[in-house]
Amino acid sequence: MNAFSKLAIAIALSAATSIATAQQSAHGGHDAHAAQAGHQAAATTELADGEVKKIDKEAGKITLRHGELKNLKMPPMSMVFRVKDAAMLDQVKVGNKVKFAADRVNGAVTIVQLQAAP
Ligand SMILES: [Cu+2]
Repeated sequence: MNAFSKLAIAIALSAATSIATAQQSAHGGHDAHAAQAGHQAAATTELADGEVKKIDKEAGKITLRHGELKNLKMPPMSMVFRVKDAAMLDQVKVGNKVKFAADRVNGAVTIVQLQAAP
């Protein structure tokens, strides 16, 4: 056996090994994805209901009539929220029913997650 064929065998072996490794990590990635999807489903159940009354994109604010916010110990009411990112306001329109999550950020009640309700 000459040096070239030894090299060729070594390359073939390492290629076979890396294919096996790639399949293994792809499988691991799938598991991780499934776990993440499960986490998102759990988070979705915590979203509060709301209805969009007014949007002020320049100020990064939205007025919602909202249901109970358990994490903020707030009863249903209409109020103005800040949004974490003004781009979130592009996802909804006045009159839309929405699902959202709000939290206190630097003392201001801020919407951290917002989506049109299905
Ligand atoms: Cu409120």
